Amino acid sequence: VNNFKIIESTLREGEQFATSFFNLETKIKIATMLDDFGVDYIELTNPAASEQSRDDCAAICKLGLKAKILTHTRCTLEDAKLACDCGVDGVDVVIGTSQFLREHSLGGKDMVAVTKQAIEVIEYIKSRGCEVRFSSEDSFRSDLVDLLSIYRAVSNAGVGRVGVADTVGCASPRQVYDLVRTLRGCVSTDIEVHFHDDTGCAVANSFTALEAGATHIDTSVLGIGERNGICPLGALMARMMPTSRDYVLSKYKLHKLKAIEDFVAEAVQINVPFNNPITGFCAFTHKAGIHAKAILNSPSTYEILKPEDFGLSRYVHFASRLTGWNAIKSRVDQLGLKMTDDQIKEVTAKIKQMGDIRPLAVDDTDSIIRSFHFELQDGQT
Ligand code: HCA
Ligand code: CU
Repeated sequence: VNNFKIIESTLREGEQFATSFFNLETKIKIATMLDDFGVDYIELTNPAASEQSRDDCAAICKLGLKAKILTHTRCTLEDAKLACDCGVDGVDVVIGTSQFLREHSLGGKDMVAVTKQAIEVIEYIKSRGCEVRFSSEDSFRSDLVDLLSIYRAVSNAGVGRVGVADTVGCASPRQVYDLVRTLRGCVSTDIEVHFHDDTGCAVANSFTALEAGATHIDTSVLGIGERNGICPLGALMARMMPTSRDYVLSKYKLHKLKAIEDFVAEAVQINVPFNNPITGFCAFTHKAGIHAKAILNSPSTYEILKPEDFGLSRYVHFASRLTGWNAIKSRVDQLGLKMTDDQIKEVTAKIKQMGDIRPLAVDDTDSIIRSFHFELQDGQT
């Protein structure tokens, strides 16, 4: 996969996260950071949601960012008009196509009525000179024939991009591959995908969609969004690096990722998860003796991602009973002490002994090393 675009939705989907509240200043900061990072599009909350949402949308459009500014609206003329009036580059419209949504959210509309409404709104947005994307909501619980026929109809109506949304997070990678592949054969527009993470498949589904021919991926910082959120920006970068390294490095400033995540985490009062790809506190920590030895020789033995690509560093853990003498040797060097290999093996045995009794802190381990070294010197004089 050597070409894909990011539609960053922290300021839309992310606002639907349980503890999100972004004032204009915070929105501007997030939008600016994402723009610096290099995302292609920034998606904002529907201006019809509230007066402040509308004012904020208009203000962000005026910032002159490199990224294109989108907003996300229901598929109605009123919403579309308000969106275009704010000065956005494009409008992402969405409408429910599954039986569930047509019955419970759209008052029993049939597919003919839904299609007619979609085309009317698309034509209006185009007449205002904006890009337009049409997405079905809850795509994976919609009838396949219904879906393909509405996508075909909107693509004939001149929509630039169609969207597939796994609104409830039910899709498996194989289902994603099949649907996107089929859609790729039906329309020649760009294809955007939006995956919720209820079953932990959002990143895998996004990647699989790209393999099947999708062109645009929706993300949010740390994955924040409705319920447990969507495909995280950082995890997507981690997933793309092994297969599309040159492309990713040419487009995105990866060393800015951690600062963006820290900023958003603080804004919504959460911690970055310990096991977060790339930025989790232990993402580049190597512990077992066998791992540490190999990493010290050549990091790629146990690292598919390079911490330096993200402006981060690896950490070789040495303060435990799982340690080995290579890790201790490296620590001895860091402490500026001189010991022979035999001496290092001896002090490693002492560390393991202590590590069998209790968890070791770095300081504990350093003092075992230092006092061993001190005794050696004492012995010499
Ligand atoms: C929702 C809407 C949406 C829209 C996705 C999209 C979803 O909050 O239900 O327009 O790409 O998940 O279906 O976020
Ligand atoms: Cu969503």
